[in-house]
Amino acid sequence: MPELSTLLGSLTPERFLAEYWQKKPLLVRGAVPEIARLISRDDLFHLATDEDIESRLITRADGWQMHHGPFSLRQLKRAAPPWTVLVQNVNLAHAAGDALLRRFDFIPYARLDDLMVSYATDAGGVGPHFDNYDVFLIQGMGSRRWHIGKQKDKTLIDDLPIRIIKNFHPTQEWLLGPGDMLYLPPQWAHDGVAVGECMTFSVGFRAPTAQELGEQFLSFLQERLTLPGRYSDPDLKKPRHAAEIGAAMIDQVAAILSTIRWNRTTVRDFLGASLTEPKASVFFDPPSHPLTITRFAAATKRKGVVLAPASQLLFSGNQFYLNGEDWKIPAHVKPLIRELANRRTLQIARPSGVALAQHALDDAIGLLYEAYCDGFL
Ligand code: AKG
Repeated sequence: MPELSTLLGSLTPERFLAEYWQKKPLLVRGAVPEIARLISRDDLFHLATDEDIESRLITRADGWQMHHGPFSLRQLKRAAPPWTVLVQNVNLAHAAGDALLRRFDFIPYARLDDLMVSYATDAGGVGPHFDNYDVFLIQGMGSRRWHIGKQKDKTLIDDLPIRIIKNFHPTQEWLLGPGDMLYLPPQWAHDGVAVGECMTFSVGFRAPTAQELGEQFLSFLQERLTLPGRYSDPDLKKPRHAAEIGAAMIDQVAAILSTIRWNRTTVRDFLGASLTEPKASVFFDPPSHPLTITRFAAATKRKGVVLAPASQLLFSGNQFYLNGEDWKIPAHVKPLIRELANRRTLQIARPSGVALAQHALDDAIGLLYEAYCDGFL
């Protein structure tokens, strides 16, 4: 396995995808040199005190134990070492976390899940485990020793609050320092142990099971279902057996159900709505004293706009989805909103590569103003 430098080292995204993504691990030395400055230990502890942010504390002085946050700073500092605190969805609460996640834009945003950040005391960790999704493990401050292996035996230790592999047989080992990054495909067993206190940033991806997709799709369909008519049987004959579900009833219900239809557009809209649906813990903060549209327009022309870290904006062809809803965009404004979706920021006075008429600018500002008033920018 090669050792390289800067996000993917000397690899182009194309080569990374062809040779490593979902295939084999990659270690990149110095991938994110500035990472130790992104989020401090105190910032992380502060996030762990927030009741709207998912956090876990894992200790093992007395056997593996897990507690769910929020935690007071006192609770964290009094935990029996070695301990580790893990904060999920840091990208939704922290602009620098969102910016780090977006550096992985060689993978579609639709696949990105979240940025988890952990802090561990010396010898802390979550034990040998495997994930069902790809993960980039970026070392923040301090050092962590990683052992990894692609073992077939996935047996877990029974009755633990966390998923720990019973018979871990690592085949490779590295010590990661600040900025180093280890990529692991799904199902690679791994165990990272802090060497001194350390922080680790995990960029994780969505990999829903077929069952989850099916259930979510049916629930999406159900919310939009409108079937006309009602069950009726004007020609009903006296049944031979009163308890029998008659063939005519089965045929009639089968005919009604066969009118439930979906097509590729339904699937596209399902993906747009579900992939941009805000996570349960997300609340948008509409501005308490919103600017007037005139002032908003002036500020936007001067400084541009940035999506709030928790805002999810995706598109498919000409259809846009913002935070779980269809976002209707007139054709002449689409290039601008597409740029906002891709870059998550838009310099409206000089959008890159987009020729802009005055009426497109005015219409874009009208749309962005609505998003601003909802707290989405
Ligand atoms: C993972 O994200 O799969 C990890 O193993 C990270 C563990 C940690 O940050 O302690």
